[in-house]
Amino acid sequence: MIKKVLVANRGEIAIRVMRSCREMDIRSVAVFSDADRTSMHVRYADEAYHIGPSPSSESYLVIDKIIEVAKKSGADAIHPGYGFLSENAKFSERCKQEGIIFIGPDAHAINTMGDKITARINMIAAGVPVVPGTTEPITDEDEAIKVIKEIGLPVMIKASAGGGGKGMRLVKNEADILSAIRGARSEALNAFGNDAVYIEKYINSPHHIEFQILADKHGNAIHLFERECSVQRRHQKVVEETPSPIMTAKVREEMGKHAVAAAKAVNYSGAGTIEFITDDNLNYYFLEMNTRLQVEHPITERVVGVDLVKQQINIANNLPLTLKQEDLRQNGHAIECRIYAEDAENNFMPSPGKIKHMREPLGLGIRHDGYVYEGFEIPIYYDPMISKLIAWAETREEAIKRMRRALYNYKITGIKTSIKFLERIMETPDFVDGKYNTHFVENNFDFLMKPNGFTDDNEDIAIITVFLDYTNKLEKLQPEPVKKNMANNWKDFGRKRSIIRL
Ligand code: MV4
Repeated sequence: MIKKVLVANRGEIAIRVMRSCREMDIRSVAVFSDADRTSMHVRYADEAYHIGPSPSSESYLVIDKIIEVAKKSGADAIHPGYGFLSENAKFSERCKQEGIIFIGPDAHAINTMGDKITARINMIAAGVPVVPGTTEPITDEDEAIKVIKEIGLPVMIKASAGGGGKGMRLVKNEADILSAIRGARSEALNAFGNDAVYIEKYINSPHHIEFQILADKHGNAIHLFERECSVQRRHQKVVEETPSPIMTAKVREEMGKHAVAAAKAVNYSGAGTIEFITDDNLNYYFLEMNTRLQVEHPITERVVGVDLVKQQINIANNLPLTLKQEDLRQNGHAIECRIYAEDAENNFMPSPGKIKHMREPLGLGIRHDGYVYEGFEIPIYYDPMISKLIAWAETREEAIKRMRRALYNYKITGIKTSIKFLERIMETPDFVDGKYNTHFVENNFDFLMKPNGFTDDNEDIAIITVFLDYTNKLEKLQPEPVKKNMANNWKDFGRKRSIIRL
């Protein structure tokens, strides 16, 4: 049984993993770069080891250093978190060779799903619907033009080694086919060292709906229902929720079965995610599999009532799954907002720097997974996501209201954050009505960019404190007139408040 886990990651996910370790009486080992000397994951761990300079290519991504720390610390297992080495088949294999348990799938599953063409071939064999298109890399351009005409424009040219939107080209006109193929090819070669590209029919205005799965090493696999991840900006997810507002019981059951079949097809073990795209009519197609724990896993944890990290560790310990598909239910509704250190008003530029003051939201139905604290300087070297705010309630409407309350209670000064942008999403009619697809941010951009006039997350904390002290006297104050740009269905979500300035 695993007694000590090295967490090969940083930030909120490193702490998230260590929390479950502590609950399971497992000791945790942190690794950290120069820039992370004062990072919270270092303080949270039972032991911490410095692994080099700030750039991740010289620290968090160096397999030899991670293995060296695992041996030095006597860790019997490594949890990779997400990003960094989490989907690196060589790392999974190396751990195995060194006799260290990799808390994740084996190299075969990572490789098969990492290559989109082999993934498509395996999914077709397993009876999982894939987007109509090809299952061989394009070799002959004339042949490709012929095939594209058969499939029908528009199509997408995608890098086989790609994923998350890299090495992808949309082709609308026949005249653009060759330049798209060549463009995708050179981008893929540059980014992945592999220029294989293939063809998929373009799905208009898709939804991104993914299924969480768990599979043990004894052939058991289950799904933990879906997450709706269509609110994204440039292939970065911004808000996720479960259940999906467009899902039906019948399609959910079918997609869940296909998600389990997908995992079984590659002999998967651990926690994983099957990504589907769906059209407005809920026709769905396998897109890719993420062979790791995902950022947005907490909404599933809350609604299904399962600690996914604990499940990962049990599976890594060779234990059979004790959860039974027929016992799992979706209870209520959960929404996650990703809080980024970025300036939404300045083209979402990263906004690293020192946190001057902060106050985290608390209270019924709120979970906050973060790692920054007052006085902490956010490094420039890593992802600008600083925390995740998860709101749960019985119904979607209440969960939105609760999220709005929590965002309003969330104060950070010293850096720019996406809090106001997220508040605006929570009051956008398309979101409130649950009628949105992957074009949500671009379709609602003007609305999202207009501040609602109620919130200023950069007020000095002293003003905020006075404001909170005065809240019980608020009714004596004139509420701000409702602005013209407010959504009509705002009444249901409206709050009467004024910003008091000294
Ligand atoms: C697509 C598509 C439409 N048709 N494939 C983007 C990221 C990568 N995982 C796959 N992506 C897409 N593939 C076909 N055949 C539209 C997208 C897409 C998208 C998918 C999921 C979430 C957000 C997206 C935003 C733009 C495009």
